[in-house]
Amino acid sequence: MDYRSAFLSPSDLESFTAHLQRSQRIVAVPGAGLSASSGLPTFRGAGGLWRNYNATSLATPGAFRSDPGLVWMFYSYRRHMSLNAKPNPAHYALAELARRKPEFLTLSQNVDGLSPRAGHPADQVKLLHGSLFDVKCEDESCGYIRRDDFDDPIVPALAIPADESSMAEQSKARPDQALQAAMARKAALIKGLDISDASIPIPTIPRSSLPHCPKCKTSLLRPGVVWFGEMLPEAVLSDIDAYFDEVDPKPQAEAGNKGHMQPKKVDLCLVIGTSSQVYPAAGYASQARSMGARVAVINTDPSDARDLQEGDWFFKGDAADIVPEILK
Ligand code: BV8
Repeated sequence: MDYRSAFLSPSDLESFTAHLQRSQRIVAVPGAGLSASSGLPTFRGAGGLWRNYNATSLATPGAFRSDPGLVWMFYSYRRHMSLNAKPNPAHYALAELARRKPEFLTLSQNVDGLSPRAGHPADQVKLLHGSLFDVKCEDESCGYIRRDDFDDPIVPALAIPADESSMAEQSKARPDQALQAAMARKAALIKGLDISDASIPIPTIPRSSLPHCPKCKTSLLRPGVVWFGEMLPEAVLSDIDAYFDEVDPKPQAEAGNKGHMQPKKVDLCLVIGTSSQVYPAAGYASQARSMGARVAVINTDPSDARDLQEGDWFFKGDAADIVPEILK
C-alpha cells in the first residue's frame, strides 16, 4: 500500500501531536532540505549545489589531492554562503524540542553550522559529516584540527569576488594567467556552471597561497568535513552507538527476556529534508524504527518519503513551515 497518499490529511497532525507528547526518545535526521529556506542550495534538488558543481566529484580525498585549490574554492564558496545565511524556524524548533526533551538527539547531515547557530544544545546534535567551519591537516598523522574557524575567506586567494566588475578589477591588478583562470573558475562556481565544462580553464591556485598546517608546516589544511569514502568521526559514531545501546534500567520481566536489560525503545524518528541516499546517515531512520520508532517524514517531494509504513506520517512541504508547526 502506498502510505504516502494516506498521510497527507491534516488529521495526521492530531495523531502526530498526541504521539509527540507521549514520546521521550526522539531522533531527528535532517538533510540539506532543512536549510533550503535559509537560502542554502540542496545537493540534488533543482538548482542543487551538487548537480551544478559536480560536487560528488569534489567531495572526495582524491579530488583534494589532485586539485586542492579547486576543492578549496568550492568549500570557500559554501563557507561564504553559510556564514551569510541565517537559521530558519525549523532549526530553532529542533533546538527548542531538544530543550524540552532531554532524550531527543539530532543526527545532522548538514555541515552549514546553522543548527549550532540556532542554539541547539551541543550535546544533543551530532554532526555526522563534520562542519565547514572546522579545518584540519590533510595529513591524518599530524592530527592538527582547528574548530569554529569562521574566517571568510580563510586565505586571501580564496576570496569570493563580489561580482564580475570586482573580478575585472582584481585581474587587472594582477593580469597573470593563473589568477585570471582562477577568477573564471570562481565565476563558474558562483554561477552554478558545471565546472567539469572543458571550456572553463582549469586553473590551479598556487599551493603556496592555500592554507597550510601551522603544526607540521608542510601539509595543507583541508575542510573538516567527511568526504565520500571517509569514515564518519569516531567520536560521533560512538556517541550514536551509546544512544541506541542505552539500556532500560528496569529489567524486562516479560517472558523470554529473563530479566535481561534491553536497549531503550525509540519512540519517534523525524526525517527532515533529506533524499536519504547517503549512508550510514540514511540508515539511522530504519535503526530507530527497528527499536520501536514511528517515523515522520517532512519533505517537499513525496518521492523522497521512502519506506513509509503503517503508523508513519508524511508531511509534504517546506521544513521551515512544517517543523515549527508540528513540534509546537
Ligand atoms: C562511509 C559532507 C565507510 C561533504 C557529505 C565507497 C567507499 C566507501 C563508502 C561508499 C562507497 N560507495 C558508497 C559509499 C557509501 C557512501 C554513500 O552513501 N554514497 C552514496 C552517494 C551512495 N557514504 C560514504 O562514503 C560515507 N562514508 O560510508 O564510510 C567507509 C568504510 C571503510 C573505509 C572508509 C569508509 C561518508 C558520506 C559522507 C559524504 N559527505 N557531506 C560536503 O557537504 O561537501 S554527504 C552530503 O550529501 C550531505 O552531508 C548529505 O548527507 C548528502 C546530501 O543529501 P541530502 O542532505 O539529503 O540533500 P539532497 O539534496 O540529496 O536532498 C535534499 C532533500 O530535501 C530532497 O529530498 C528534497 O526533496 C528536500 N527538500 C528540498 N527543499 C526542501 C526539502 N525538504 C523540506 N523543505 C524544503 N524546503
